[in-house]
Formats: sequence, structure tokens, C-alpha cells
Amino acid sequence: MRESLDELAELANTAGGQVVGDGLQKLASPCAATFIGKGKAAEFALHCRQADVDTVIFDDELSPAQSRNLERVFNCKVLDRTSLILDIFAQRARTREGKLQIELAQLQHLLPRLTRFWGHLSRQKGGIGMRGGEGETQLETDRRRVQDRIARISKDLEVVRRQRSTQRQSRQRNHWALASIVGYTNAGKSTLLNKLTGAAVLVEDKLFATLDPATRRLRLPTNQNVLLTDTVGFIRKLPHGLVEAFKATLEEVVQTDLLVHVVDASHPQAEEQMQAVDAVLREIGAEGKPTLMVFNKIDQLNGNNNVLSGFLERHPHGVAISATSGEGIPALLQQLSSQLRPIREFMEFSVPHDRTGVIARLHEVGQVVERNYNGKTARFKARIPPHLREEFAPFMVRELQTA
Ligand SMILES: Nc1nc2c(ncn2[C@@H]2O[C@H](COP(=O)(O)OP(=O)(O)OP(=O)(O)O)[C@@H](O)[C@H]2O)c(=O)[nH]1
Ligand SMILES: [Mg+2]
Repeated sequence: MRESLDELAELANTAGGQVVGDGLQKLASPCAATFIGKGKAAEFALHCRQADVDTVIFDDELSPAQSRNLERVFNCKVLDRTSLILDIFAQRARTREGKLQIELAQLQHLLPRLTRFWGHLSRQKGGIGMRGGEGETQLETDRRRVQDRIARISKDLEVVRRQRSTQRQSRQRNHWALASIVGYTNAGKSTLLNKLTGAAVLVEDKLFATLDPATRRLRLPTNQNVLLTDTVGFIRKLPHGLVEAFKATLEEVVQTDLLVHVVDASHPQAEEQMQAVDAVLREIGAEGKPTLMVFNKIDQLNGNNNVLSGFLERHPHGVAISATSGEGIPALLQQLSSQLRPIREFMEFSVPHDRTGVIARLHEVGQVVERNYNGKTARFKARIPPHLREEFAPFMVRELQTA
């Protein structure tokens, strides 16, 4: 499919490669030995020799045998979409956990594919894949080293994950609502987080600019605090091994109160991208989560408003925004406030003036909408998480109607 191939070229550029040509072949079913047909393979081989190509990338996942055979035919390295995505992730991982996760996914993908062209495991900066060329003799040692490394990383990851889960628990103690920004890569997720919270997350017109999750606090117009997390973008045919490796990170997505699904409404494949995101959400067990649809980049629609109205018709609670110009952001904040509200209980409290601890705590965990310090006791109207009801029960005057 043409669009997928164009996206593959974008991925190759992102990985530091330079695309010198491409080709498509329609087959009823892939050829067992070489994926593409024999004649086509020979044609590409000639092209590779003429253009001095050092890597051929396939848009679909190749079996280890297919990659090996193709490397022989082309006499150069063969990558598939999966290894390319893994490679980009490897270049971009910053945190220890991110690096470990990606290395694990990479090694697991690499192990059955170790061939002469992958050579030994020294990584070349800026290039694609793990390059080398020390020949067959290195192979057996490499396989053993890879296996040892996989075992080692799995152990390290376990430790990091335990720390992460502790962090999460302490965050939950704060009882702030949690929302995760999800969406196709390059949809504008980080731009939106930056716009909303003044964060300085890297924004780039590249695929997978963000890899490690960033969480910032956002105070809604209703005074409610939300922890907003921006995380890795999704893509169609996201390697399963990668989803597996990133499960721990993505678990945060599953455990939030609300998903904010950002769509690049100006992208010709916006609909397919939304479906790809939904597919990944299903895979990580986040389907059916309350979701706020956000149609971004409306400044780029160039009057093509039919598309947008189509989206909004199908997603009546969705909002149209431009994360760069700020258009639609107030409406987005409103939606966030109203979608996050149901998990709070709205009550009136009366607290003696000298119980400063209680007053402080109420402001910390609750969303204080009205305060009055003039009477004999301090009076508050506030929304609090249901499970904290008991803690504040001694000070509760009455329940209020949730608007
Ligand atoms: N015109 C326009 N461009 C936007 C808008 N929002 C984001 N962009 C651009 O889209 C590109 C991608 O933005 P990011 O915020 O990095 O996208 P992301 O979803 O975080 O991407 P990944 O982290 O790579 O998954 C950048 O070049 C942004 O400047 C918008 O509302 N309008
Ligand atoms: Mg990003």
C-alpha cells in the first residue's frame, strides 16, 4: 500500500537513512523463501548494485529465513519495518527503563536473524540497524552474548518496574485525576502537553519524537488538578514485541481516568491512524476507557471543513483544536473538566479555623470551588474523590448537587 510505504520512507529518514528508491509488488500471498517474487528480487538486486545501496527495508515483517535469503540475493543488509521502528526507538530512548525496554525488544527480534550482515554487536551512530561485518566466525559467540544480555536486561527491568510501581502508588496517594495523551505518532501530543502545561517536551516533525513518558500537572478552570501524561506515539503495524516491551510504560495509560486521543485532523490518513491507535489500545487492554477525542491541527485544514465536521459528527464530545495557535483550547479544558468530574463527590464542609491541616489537605486532594473564612468556622464547597469521603466526614455539612 502506497501510504504505508511513504510512511516507511519517513521512518527511514527519521532513523538517519537516505531513501534512494522504492518499489511495490502485488502478490496473492508472499513467497515463502524471499517474500517478494524471484524476478522482482533479482530486479531489486540489480538496482542495489547500481545505486550502491547498503540497506533494503521491507514494509512488512519478514521471517528470519526470508531476511537471510534476501540478504544473500541483494548482497546487503535487509531490514523490515519492525527492525526499523526498533532502531528509531533505540536512538531515541533516554531513560534507563526506556533503554532497557527497547534493547530487550531489539535483541529478541535480532536473535533469530543474526547473520553475516548484522555482524557483531557494535552499533554505529547515525546509521540504521546494528552494523558490523566481522563475518560468520563471530556469529555463535554473538548468539550466546545476545541470550546472556536478554536474561540480564529482563532482570534489570524487573527492578526498574518495581520502582516505577512505587512511584505510581505515591502519585495515587495524591488523589489527582490522571489523564493520558495518546495518539498516532506526529499527531501533536507533545505540542498539546506543552501548550496546556507550559512543559518543554521535545516537539519535532519526526516520527516518535517522544519515547519516554512525561507527566505534568494541569489545573483546570474548575480548580481540579489533573496529572497529564504524554507518551510514545502509536503507528500502524507497531511491532508486537515492542508493545510487549513497553507494557510497563503503557500500563500508565491503562490506569488513567481518561484518555485524551489526539488526532492529526489534517492528515489524509487520519481515519486509518485513529483505527491503528484503537488497535494498540486494545492490545494493551485499554479499550473501553473513557476517551476524549481531540482533533488537532485545524489551522492546517485549509478550509477543508467537511472532514472535520465528519469527525465531530461521529464523536459528538470531541473537540477541534490547534495546539500551535491555541484555538479550541478553552473548549478542550471545558471537556476535560466535565469528563473528569464524575469521579468526584461535591459537598459542603465546615472546618474549625484552627484545623489548618484539614483545610490544607482539602485543598490538596479536593477541588475547592468556593471558600468562606468569615463565619465561626471556615466553609468550603469542594469536590473530593469518593474514597476520601470518610476522612472528611466529620466536617461534612451536606451533599451538593453535581452540576
Ligand atoms: N500546523 C500545526 N502543526 C502542529 C500542531 N500541533 C503540532 N504540530 C506540529 O506537528 C509536529 C509533531 O508534533 P509533536 O507534538 O512532536 O507530535 P507528537 O504527537 O508528540 O509526536 P511523537 O512524539 O513523535 O509521537 C510538530 O512539527 C508540531 O509543530 C497544530 O495544531 N498545527
Ligand atoms: Mg511527542
